[in-house]
Amino acid sequence: MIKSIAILISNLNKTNIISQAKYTTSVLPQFSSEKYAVKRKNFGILKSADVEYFKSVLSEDRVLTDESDVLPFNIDWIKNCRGQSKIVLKPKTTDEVSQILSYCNKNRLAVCPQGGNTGLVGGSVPVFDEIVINLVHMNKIISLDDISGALVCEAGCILENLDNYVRDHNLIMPLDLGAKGSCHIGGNISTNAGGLRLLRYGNLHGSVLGIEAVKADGTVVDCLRTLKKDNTGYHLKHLFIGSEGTLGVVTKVAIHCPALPKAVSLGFFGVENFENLLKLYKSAKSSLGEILSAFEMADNKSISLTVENCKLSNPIGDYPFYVLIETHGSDETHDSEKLNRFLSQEMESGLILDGTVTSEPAKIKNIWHIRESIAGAGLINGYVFKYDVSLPLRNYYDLVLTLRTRVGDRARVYGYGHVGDGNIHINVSASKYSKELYAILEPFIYEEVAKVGGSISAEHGVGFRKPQFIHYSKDKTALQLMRDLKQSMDPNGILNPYKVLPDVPDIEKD
Ligand code: FAD
Ligand code: 2HG
Ligand code: ZN
Repeated sequence: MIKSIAILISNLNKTNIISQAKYTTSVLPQFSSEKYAVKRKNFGILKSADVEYFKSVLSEDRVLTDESDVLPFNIDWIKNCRGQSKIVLKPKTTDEVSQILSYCNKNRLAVCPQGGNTGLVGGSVPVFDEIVINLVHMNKIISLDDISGALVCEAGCILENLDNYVRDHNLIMPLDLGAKGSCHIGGNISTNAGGLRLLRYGNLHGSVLGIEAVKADGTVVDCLRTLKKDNTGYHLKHLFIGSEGTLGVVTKVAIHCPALPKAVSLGFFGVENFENLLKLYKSAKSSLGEILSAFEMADNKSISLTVENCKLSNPIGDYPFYVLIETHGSDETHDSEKLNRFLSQEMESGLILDGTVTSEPAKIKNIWHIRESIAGAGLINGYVFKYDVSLPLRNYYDLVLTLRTRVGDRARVYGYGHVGDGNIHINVSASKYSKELYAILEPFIYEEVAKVGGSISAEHGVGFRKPQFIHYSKDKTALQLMRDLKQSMDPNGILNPYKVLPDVPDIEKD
């Protein structure tokens, strides 16, 4: 039976999932350097003369040195990593970023570029005393061409603010993610964020038209073009997309915004097993074709934990798996008919056990809210080990089952993600961080991913947490080219050290 969406989430509270996660525990995480036994590299140590210099470049209120003011910039969103920075700088212009970097480079002071600090791999916070360069004040929209869809803005603009702005011009941002209320477009680009609609709008290597970035020595690299086609030499903007602040600080961005869809419909369905879920994906692609904009899955444990911890209600009852299908099209009647027809057809075939379809914006928002809350829900119980992997679809869910057996009753293992991109998020939620559980999970998970040719980081990046595992997904020759690029663009290694690139093992040093 198709249940009415009217019963949906009467008690849905619009708690900001960002703050929800941040204040789940008052216990401060251990310093990353101690937790993961990292040795400080030979960088300069901040002196009062340096602080005076920064105050002369920025206004005093944009140089934070008070311990309690600096603390939130030292701790990541999942409260796993904690740095020991003594200073946060908040530039307002590219020129200020350039002056800061040029000074830091000359004085061998390491820096950590930071956007909304929603990253999930520890890349956005310092490890030791790196200077935090937070771009929150670089939040101006520079131009929008509503014919071509080219938006030009500063890197510190919050994704949701940009989306609201372009919607007034009948456009949308080409990416959407649960952290949209806090993450910056510069952070999105630096992590090559994927998100909920990559299936439809592609990744940022396709949408980003141009970038302005500042290199470690303060040189401003101007690739801020808004052209769709520009084959004049190397496509340098791609160096900054996904380089997680290790090659430069992104200061401005040009991005292509697709047309605002006239019709949006959403279905939330219960499914018996993963095999049926895959069949449903295949069927959705052929039945919904060009209007399919998202195909997301969550297992029973993901949804039950989320509705329980976030005090939401599940509109369709208890099922082993859930699928969220969204369409973006131009004809509301046609599109919702298509989705309803799909629902009836697949209920008849048995692939869907129960479900609901809606085109009402408020209801759509409520269902997405359940999906977007999964990331923060486990943190309410204490600690979550997060894994973001891509796998061949036939192996997509196997690792969750393997891990459940391996972990036993030590923790709760659940899987959800972007089926359309082969990207599953495996969360292992426990009451607290434990070295024993960590050793059970890593490197086992990465070994399993490598065995089937998957990626150990599908969309969140490598950050601080995964450099030592990058070899599971990157060939030696590719890694060497990455090192060569780093050496050429940041010879003193001041940009986001301890992130992305693993240290060269002693055995390979000559
Ligand atoms: P930060 O976390 O501040 O930084 C991330 C990395 O980028 C760091 O290495 C930092 O040094 C670097 N960086 C930031 N700004 C700059 C800059 N201007 N120049 C150079 N380097 C910079 N990610 C996805 O891909 N898909 C999702 O669906 C998704 N959903 C999420 C949902 C939730 C609830 C949360 C908390 C996170 C989610 N993420 C997701 C992860 C995260 O939000 C993204 O990685 C996001 O793009 C990070 O943006 P940020 O501004 O917060 O960057
Ligand atoms: C999502 O898709 C995010 O919700 C977060 O990428 C995933 O927290 C996670 O594991
Ligand atoms: Zn994701």
